[in-house]
Amino acid sequence: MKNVVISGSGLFTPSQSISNDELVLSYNQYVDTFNTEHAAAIAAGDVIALEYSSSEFIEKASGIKSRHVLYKEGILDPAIMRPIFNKRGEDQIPEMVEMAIVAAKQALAQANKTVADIDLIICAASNMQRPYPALSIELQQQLGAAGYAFDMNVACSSATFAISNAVNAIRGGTAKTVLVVNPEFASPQVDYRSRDSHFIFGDVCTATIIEAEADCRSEQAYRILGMRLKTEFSNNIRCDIGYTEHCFSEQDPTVPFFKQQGRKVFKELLPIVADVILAEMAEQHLAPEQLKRLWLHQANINMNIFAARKILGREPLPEEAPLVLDTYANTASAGSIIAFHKYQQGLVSGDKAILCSFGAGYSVGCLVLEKC
Ligand code: CO8
Repeated sequence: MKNVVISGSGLFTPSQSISNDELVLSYNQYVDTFNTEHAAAIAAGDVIALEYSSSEFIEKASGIKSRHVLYKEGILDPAIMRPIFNKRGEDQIPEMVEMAIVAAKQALAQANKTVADIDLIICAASNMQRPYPALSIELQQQLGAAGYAFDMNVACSSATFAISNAVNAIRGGTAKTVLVVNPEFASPQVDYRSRDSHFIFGDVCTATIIEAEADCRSEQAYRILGMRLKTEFSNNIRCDIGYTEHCFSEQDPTVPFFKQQGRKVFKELLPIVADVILAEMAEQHLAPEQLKRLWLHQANINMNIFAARKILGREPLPEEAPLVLDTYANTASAGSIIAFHKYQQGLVSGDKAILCSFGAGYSVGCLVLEKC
């Protein structure tokens, strides 16, 4: 079987960011207004008073201190509480493609490749700004790449599932050099009026180049030794909006917000994650002490520490399982790739590592990597 490598990665980070304190100040102003406006109904027991959010809770429960967003304006205005931006027309590039162009160029440069080498582009993310034409095909046109492109969505596991598709395409002979992009434009899907979830997500885009080791000209390549994917249906992380929504809009005014049962996700998903990673380590005859790095999905600091403990059989050192969610928050499929992109220091040829995503579906995507 052909050896396949990740030969480059790239990262687009929006320039604007929002701290927990800024977010909580705006949310708490909204709470005051809501409770004042509904004071009589609250007193009569017809409406439940809203409770304040708190920066301390957010940081302790999730590890998140701030998040990057494409459009800060509007999010912090208690009368608006959503990003304000113009709908782009047919002659304008959508945000997700715009972010992907930047990340893709970085990944190409690191892989020592040009656009002419790319013959497959996969745009893999939790949301697509439109169903079709595929965003990946527009990215293909913008970059000037040949070959073919497609979009795919496995929520938070989109990046690892896409990398596994890329590996299969290379091994199957339908592509030679694959660009995977993960533009996560999450902020429009966040309900900034929900105390339970207003702090969770940020916007970002990552990119990776996947190719046969024989074609690799990169100084920073990682051989993909093993891949293990797993899905198990759950309603505990859900977005209900779809293209049929307008048919029901009068009966069921659903909004396209992310919603979850965070505690249930924590309890149900972690055992699946541990099983998948440990099974792939067994398949690769890999002992915990051989693992030099864990680039894990970035949803919750406590989840990451728990997963790392299960894998290593001891407390992880901070540098062994690097966290980016303090400044990026949860960036869905991009999280583990941001950690991979930013934290490769100290790894030498032959070192083994795990790249693992997990989230809605449920879905888990685990790659065992070896530094070339
Ligand atoms: N401020 C203050 N207090 C709060 C707040 C707040 N903002 N929110 C809740 N509380 C209170 C609660 O009311 C509760 O109070 P009480 O004990 O009196 O009832 C208390 O804090 C504890 O609440 P929780 O039990 O909900 O708190 P947790 O410790 O469970 O933390 C988390 C909540 C952080 C959400 C945690 O459950 C978590 O991170 N779980 C894992 C979730 C996860 O990994 N989800 C994956 C989602 S990502 C994904 O799959 C991608 C989807 C697609 C992306 C879409 C892009 C938008």
